This record gives sequence, structure tokens and C-alpha cells, in this order.
Amino acid sequence: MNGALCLWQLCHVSSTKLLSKSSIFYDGLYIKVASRKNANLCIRRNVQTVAYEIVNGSYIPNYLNKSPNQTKDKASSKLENLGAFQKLPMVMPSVDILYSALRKAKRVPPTQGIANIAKRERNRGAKQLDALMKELAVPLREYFENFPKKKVLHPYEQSLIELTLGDGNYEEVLGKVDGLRKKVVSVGKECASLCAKSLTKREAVERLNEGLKKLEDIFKHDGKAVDDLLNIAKTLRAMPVVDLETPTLCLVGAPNVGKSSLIRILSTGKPEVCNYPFTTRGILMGHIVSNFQHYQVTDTPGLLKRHDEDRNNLEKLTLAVLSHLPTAVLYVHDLTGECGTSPSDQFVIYKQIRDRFRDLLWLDVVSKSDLLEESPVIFITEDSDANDVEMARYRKMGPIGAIRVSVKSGEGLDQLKAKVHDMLVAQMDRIGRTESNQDNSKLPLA
Ligand SMILES: Nc1nc2c(ncn2[C@@H]2O[C@H](COP(=O)(O)OP(=O)(O)OP(=O)(O)O)[C@@H](O)[C@H]2O)c(=O)[nH]1
Ligand SMILES: [Mg+2]
Repeated sequence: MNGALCLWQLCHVSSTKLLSKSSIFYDGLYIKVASRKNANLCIRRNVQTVAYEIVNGSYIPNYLNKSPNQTKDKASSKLENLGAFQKLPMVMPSVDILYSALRKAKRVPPTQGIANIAKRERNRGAKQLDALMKELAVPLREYFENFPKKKVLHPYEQSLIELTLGDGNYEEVLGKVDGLRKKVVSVGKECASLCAKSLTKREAVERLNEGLKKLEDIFKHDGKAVDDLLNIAKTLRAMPVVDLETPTLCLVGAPNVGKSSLIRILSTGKPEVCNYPFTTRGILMGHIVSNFQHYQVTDTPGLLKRHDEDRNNLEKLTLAVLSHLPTAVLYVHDLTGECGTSPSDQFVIYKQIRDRFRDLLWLDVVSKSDLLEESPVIFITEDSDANDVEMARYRKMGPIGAIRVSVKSGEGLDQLKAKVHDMLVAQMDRIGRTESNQDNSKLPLA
């Protein structure tokens, strides 16, 4: 996916600060004591290489001052706007978490002033085990809390999660991360209290080493969940950012009909163009600036003639855009016979999609008109129901009102740009009306 068209906005805070100041360990429980007042806002590219950073995903403001239960309630009651993926926490690789935690824990000294050697040793052992448990569990807790629950996301982002990660995978990985945290806390607590009961120095050292080893083994064994989460965050963060308040044009059509070629002409987006179906394998975003106004353009994977239940995830992504984003549609038809989907099949797909998304602003284009002029008989030779007048007309001209365009000869492109502009202005009015309706509905009744 060409994600190079977007800037990612992340706010982050140093994990070392967070780990050392944000919580204290008391009898196996974590008690948050610090706030995140100093979290910085920054704009950065799509990178996931920064180790030792945990990002303050801003889903639940001030949550550190709240109990975990309060946090949960707030998170699930709030339906997020779009943009959640850009606020995902930075996840550290599991080996980094483990080795940094081990290093820090082993540096923890015993409480000062304990003269008895056995007492001092068991104090040191228990404290080091507590520290290791905390260093391991705190980042896991941060991830679990700051990765949003799927149900609070915008429906479009929910679809993206299902279609790109596989149904249930996101929740499963988050569940495993939390499971690992719970295991670390319970084993760490057990080992620390065992060590605290040691009668001799030697026993305390043994119990400390056993505990360290146990926690290390658990983390090594189940740490894959953290690495899976890191990859999920990478994938989701690379999704193009869509602004619901900016008018959006979505290019739709069968595979290989010339959608991406038109995007390259219409916008700043430079999606891949190839002569094979499903070149476009995700939702790509470009931008149009026209009369000082900024618009968004999305390229989508092609749609085939088949029932929804048979559609692949790429096609489902296209339908998710149309279903969940307030977008205007530029529907591309290729009547040359070049794209691999016959005009008759394109007609069937078109009717299905047009009927389903009747409420969206819509513009039809017939692409590759240079080829139609070179060999105007291609489409006439196609076998289809001769009695279907509408289809016969479609195969010759496309839908009523469609503009003929060619990115090769330039035919129709100026007209297309003008019509796209008018449609996006109309889309802007729609967005404005929807917003003012929403505002009015919030006013108290007289
Ligand atoms: N002759 C001619 N070829 C075109 C024109 N527009 C696109 N093509 C060619 O058609 C092929 C498919 O173009 P794309 O823009 O990749 O089509 P797409 O609809 O984005 O394809 P998918 O992403 O696979 O669904 C490429 O080989 C383009 O060079 C045109 O106006 N004239
Ligand atoms: Mg494409």
C-alpha cells in the first residue's frame, strides 16, 4: 500500500519516565501515581522503530488518575471519530521489554539500614522480583488500555480491522497481551513473597534467581503476543487518514478499468498502475486542491460480478468505504474489453452498486476512450442478452450522462475535472448541512 501520502500524528511520552514514575508496586497491585502532563504532541512519519517509547494514545484523557474500572467505562462509552489508528501506542518489541526490565530489576538495591545479611538478601530479592514484574507488566497494561476496544471505533475503522487483520484477530492479540500481564503479575507476586520468606541468605539468592528465571521464561514463551501487537499497530498506522469533514471522492469500478490512472491525473496521489486486476490492494488516499479548497480522493480495489458473500477482502474494503464514509463516487467503466471484465458484467456490477448506494453523489466516466476510437467494434462482438435495451445501450455508451475520458489522449479530462470539482462542492454542502443538523439536534427543546 502506498501510505506515503499522509502524515501521522502521534503523541508520545518516554517509557523510562513512565515506568519509573507512573506506578508503584504494592502487594502485587499497581497503583498509578503520576499524570502525563508532559506528553508531547508531535507529527511524525509512519515509523515504528523507536524503541523504549510508549505513546500516550489520547483515547481516555487523564486516565492515569482514574481507577481501571472508571477507565474502562469511559473507553467503552465513547464512540471515536476517525483517526484512532494514528493514536495507537508505540509498542516495544518483546525482547526489548524483557531485557530492559531485567537490567533495571537487577540494579534495585536492598532497603538501606538492614544489618542482618539474611534479612537484607531477602529484602533485595523480593524488591528485585517486584521490580521485574512491574517493568514487564506496566507496558503490557499500557498497551491493553490504550489500544481502543474495537466496538468504540468508527464503523469504517472496525471494517478496516476486520478486513486487514482477519476477523477477531485484533481482540485475540490484545487478550493475549493482557493474559501475559496477568500471568506476570501473579507469578511475580508469588515469587516475591516466597523470596521474602527465605530464612537464609543462600535461600534468598536461590529464590531470587528462580523467580527471575520463571518470569523470563514466561515472557519469552508468551511474548509473541506483544510482537503481534507491534505488527498490528504498524499495519493500522499505515492506513490512510481520512478526514470526515473534508469532501471525499471515491473511485470505484471493476478491476483494471483505469481508476488509479485517473487518480494520478486528478490528484496528488500516485497509486500504482499496472495492466492486471487488483493492482490496487488497499485504500489509498490522495488530495486535490482546487480553488484553495482541499479535497480527498480514495482509490479502491476493483469490484467483480459476484454476491457479497463471495467477495474477497479487497472488494469488501471498497464496500466499507462506500458504506461508512460520506464520499462522492466517481464510477469508472471500461467498455474496451481490455480490463478483463466484460461490459455486460460491468453493467451488472454497476447496477448493483448504484442501487445500493443511491444516496451518494455520483459521476460516471467511460475510460480509455482512445482505445474505443481505435477499435470501436470490440464491445459489439460481446455475447449478451440482445433484448436488454438498457444493457445494449450501456455496452455502447456507458450509463446515461457518463463522460468519456482517456488519460492517454487527454480526451474529456478538463470536463471531468470541472465536474469533479462541482460534485465536491456539492459534497461540501452536504457535510455542512449534516453538521448543522447535528448541532441543531443538540440544542435544548424550547
Ligand atoms: N489506452 C489506455 N489505457 C489506459 C487508460 N487508462 C488506464 N489505462 C491502462 O489500463 C491499465 C489499468 O489501469 P489502472 O489505472 O491500474 O486500473 P485500476 O482500475 O486502478 O486497476 P486495479 O487497481 O487493478 O483495479 C493500465 O495498463 C493502464 O495503463 C487510458 O485512458 N487509455
Ligand atoms: Mg488501481
